[in-house]
Amino acid sequence: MNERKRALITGITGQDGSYLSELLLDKDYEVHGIIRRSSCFNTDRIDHIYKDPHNEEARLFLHYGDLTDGTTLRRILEEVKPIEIYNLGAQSHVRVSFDSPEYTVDAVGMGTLRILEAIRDYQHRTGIEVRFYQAGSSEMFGKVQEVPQKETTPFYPRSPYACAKVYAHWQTVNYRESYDLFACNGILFNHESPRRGETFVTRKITRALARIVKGMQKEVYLGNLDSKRDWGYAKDYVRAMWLMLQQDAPDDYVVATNETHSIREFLDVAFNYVNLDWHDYVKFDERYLRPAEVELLIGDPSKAKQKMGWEPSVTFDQLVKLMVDADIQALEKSKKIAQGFD
Ligand code: NAP
Ligand code: G4F
Repeated sequence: MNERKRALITGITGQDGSYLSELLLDKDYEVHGIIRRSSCFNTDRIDHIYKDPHNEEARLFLHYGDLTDGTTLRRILEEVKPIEIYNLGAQSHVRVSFDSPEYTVDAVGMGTLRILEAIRDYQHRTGIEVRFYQAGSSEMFGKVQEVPQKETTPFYPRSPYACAKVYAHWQTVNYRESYDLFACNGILFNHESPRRGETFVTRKITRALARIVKGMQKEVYLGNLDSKRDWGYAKDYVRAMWLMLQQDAPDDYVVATNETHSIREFLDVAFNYVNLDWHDYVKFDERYLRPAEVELLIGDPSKAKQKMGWEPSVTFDQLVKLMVDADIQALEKSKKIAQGFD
């Protein structure tokens, strides 16, 4: 009988971790995730796929750990014995990385190095190959040196977060070349969903809009509306992560839609969808500006398409509308529960 494939995910409680877990469970993997201890539950995004480990059908298992704690990472690797590791854990908020640069760099940069070192030793000792995915970011292109950005475009990071991701990127390349690890960098452009963290601009907008529609909020404060992003759908992007680890050889890939839109355009589509004019509701707060901004991101995903057959399936308009719909539905559901109708 074939043994079930085992994957280990850091950042399993995040947006991408939850979608990737669903995808791997659908493919009959046993999925292990690292979670941080928190004073209240932080597993909302994966509760629907979690089964008590005493249940024979359980295939999703959680382990306490932290990317800043190398000893625990090593112990979990030894216990789980995964054949694939997806390193999605990060302090992933660019604005916050200016406030907490040391912690961000420790978790994002050193955290990646800690895992690579653990894999290097484990693989050397056991002879078992562990394939590694590093969650790289289009933020690494920062002050862009080429339009659109592709795998060969030089990096010019503009935040502590982006600098740490560049470090993690080159360490991943370095471990691949030095120790023959099957290690891949995904260079993923912005990807969103109803599970996107509430303080990223897309979700902040759709969540506020839902509350405005329901009469629960009158305005929303934002920062720079002129920057442009290449926004895709998170579910499409986790498919690309998995595909990278199924190739014959490790490599680095840009994952993007090759379309770019400003925050203003996002507001246009979202508010027009519910017949409102965003100018009546959006206010400016300089608190949301960054010391250095990334003005324009647009990715060229042709390598991912040619080599892995990867393509995005959701358009910009569809993405905005599905996020607005989801936030309105979530409010309606919580209202019903509060009224005891559900
Ligand atoms: P996210 O929703 O912010 O999730 C981040 C995850 O990392 C959460 O599970 C979080 O745990 C965990 N985490 C944070 N600090 C940690 C630490 N010190 N040790 C262990 N885990 C830690 O991010 P995402 O949008 O899913 O993104 C996944 C990865 O892709 C991140 O590395 C991000 O930087 C990168 N990325 C994202 C995008 C995008 O547009 N979404 C684009 C390019 C790259 P808690 O739940 O406990 O906070
Ligand atoms: O939604 P954002 O915070 O995402 P950002 O900075 O592009 O980073 C995200 O995508 C990266 C991939 O390129 C990931 F690596 C990273 O982990 C994260 O997932 O901001 C998008 C834009 C920025 O230009 C920001 O200045 O929106 C602008 N913005 C305007 N008002 C705002 C706001 N951003 C936030 N978060 N909040 C605002 O009120």
